[in-house]
Parts: sequence; C-alpha cells; structure tokens
Amino acid sequence: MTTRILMGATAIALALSGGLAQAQDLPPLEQKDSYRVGFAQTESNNPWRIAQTKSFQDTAAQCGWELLLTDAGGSAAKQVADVDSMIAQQIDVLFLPPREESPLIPAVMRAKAAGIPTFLVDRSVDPNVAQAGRDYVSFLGSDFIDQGSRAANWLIENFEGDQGVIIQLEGTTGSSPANDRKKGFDDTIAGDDRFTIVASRSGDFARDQGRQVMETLLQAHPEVNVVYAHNDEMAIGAIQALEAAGRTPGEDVTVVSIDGTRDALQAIIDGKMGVTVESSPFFGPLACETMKRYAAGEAIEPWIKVEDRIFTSENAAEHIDEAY
Ligand code: GYE
Repeated sequence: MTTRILMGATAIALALSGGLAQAQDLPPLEQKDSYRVGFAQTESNNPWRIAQTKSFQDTAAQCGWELLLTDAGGSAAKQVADVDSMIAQQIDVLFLPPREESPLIPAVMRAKAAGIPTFLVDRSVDPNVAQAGRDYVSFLGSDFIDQGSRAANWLIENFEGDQGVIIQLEGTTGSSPANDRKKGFDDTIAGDDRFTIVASRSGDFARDQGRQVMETLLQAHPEVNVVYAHNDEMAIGAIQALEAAGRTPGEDVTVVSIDGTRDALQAIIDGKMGVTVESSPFFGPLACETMKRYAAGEAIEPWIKVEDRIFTSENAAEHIDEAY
C-alpha cells in the first residue's frame, strides 16, 4: 500500500512485526490470573498523590494484583532504590511515576534488563534517552503542554485588567509536568502583550513551599495581579500568602492552576481561584486495562493520553463531590 511505502524503515519493521510496543526488545508479559505489581510512588504530601495511590489500591483486587507499594518521600534517589528493591522481589510488572525526568532512567533500564515490563504513569522521562516501545511499554498520562496552554488561554479570555503581572509557581524541578506546564503556559501567554511573567520559581508541587515562595516573591513584586501555579496545592499556598499580606485573591489577584483537587474547587466556589485545568490522578483502572491488553499481545500506543476537563465557577459546584 502507498502509506507503507511512505513510512520509514523502522516503522515498516514494526508494522510487519505486528505492533508498536510488542517490538522484540521489550519484555513480554504472561497472561495469568494474578500478578505481582510494583507501584513506586514519588511522595504522599499532597491529595493528588494520595488519590493516585488509593486508585491503585482500589484496583488491585479486581485486577488480580498483589500490590507492592513504596513511597519515595520526595527523593528521586529513594525512588530509584525502591524500584531496585521491587526488581529484587521479582515483580511481574512495574508502574512508575518518575519523580524527575533523568534520575529514574537507570532504574527503568534495569527493570527492562530484568525482564519486567514497565509503564510510566502520570510523569515521563527524557525522551532523548529512554523511549516508549523500546525501553518501557508506554506512558499513561496527560498532555501537560496543553494543560499549561489551556490555563493561559483561560487567563487571556477572562482577565479584565490592562496589564497582567504574573508570578509563576513551578512544580518539581526536572519533572515532566513542571517542564511542560511551563512551556505550554509561557508560549501561549507570549501571544498577548498585556502579560509579563515577572518571576517563575519552583515550589516543588507542595502547599507549604508554594506559600513560602509566594511570600518571598510578593515582597519583590508587590504589583503582581496574576498567579499561575503548576498545581492546586501550590495555588492554595499562594492564596494563603496573598491573604496574609492583605491581598484579596479573586479580586485583586487572579489565580489559575492545574489538577482539580477538592480544596481548589472550593476556592473557585469561594471566588478566590479562577480556574483549574484537570489532571486526573485516577490511574488504577487504566493501568489494569493497559497491562491486560499488553499481556494479550496487543500493540500498545507509546502514549495513552488522558483527556482533561476544566473547572471554573460555572461547574465547580457540580464536581466538588467527586473531587479528592
Ligand atoms: O499535578 C501534582 C503531583 O505528576 C501530574 O504531580 C502529576 C503532578 C500533579 O504532585 O499535583
């Protein structure tokens, strides 16, 4: 067929071998009733992480998982050690949210060498070094560039002032959501010359760090009237810092964020936050389904994209009961 002829040599080889992620060098997965499954969590200091862990736990029984769970406590080095320990305990399959893009790559490679198929969930690794379909099966997660861009577009459409002075609170340095949420936002906001980003600094995706960083930046930039936080926990921390400094978030400062936690939806209902772009933590069912498809010999897409909604004053009250 003409389309085949237009493909590159590798694509032809993959097409002939019958599928993307069944390429020869990925470890296969047996079809059986029960699996030893590793889930190496990054940290548990935020409701998003807790909801994600719970989603894996809730899925375990119905998917036939004996679940091995670790918590790296916010340390990439500990997360590497956790994966190594799971490999030693001979797990059948690994689900991994790599805390940062580069430090976890050796662990991904060791899992592959040990014959353990790995699925990255919610965060990815540096694609120049490790690749889906070759080093790990697939990335299950959101389009973070698009999330950042949607947050910027909401701001462009809803900001009423003449000049937007923005402080950006970045997520964990070196993590794929922090890199991409920054890129998506910065590129989109650059198209509207009302806006200037006066400071952009990491709050490590944590509420208290978000509050502290906001406190410091507020002293240097008292003219700020927009806060863009890479997640809701830092946005809530920023709201606390703004209120402590006598500001009125929602009136003199527009707060935009990402995730869709219960506290963020409440802040939207209370008029303190403008928008949060959804980033779902409920990966258990998708992880189960994808693993079973892989075991059945199906071709797995290199990126299984999670579709995200957007929460504003128009629908926050409708969704708060299902939030975490
Ligand atoms: O936004 C944040 C969490 O990697 C998508 O990490 C995830 C992000 C999420 O700590 O709250």
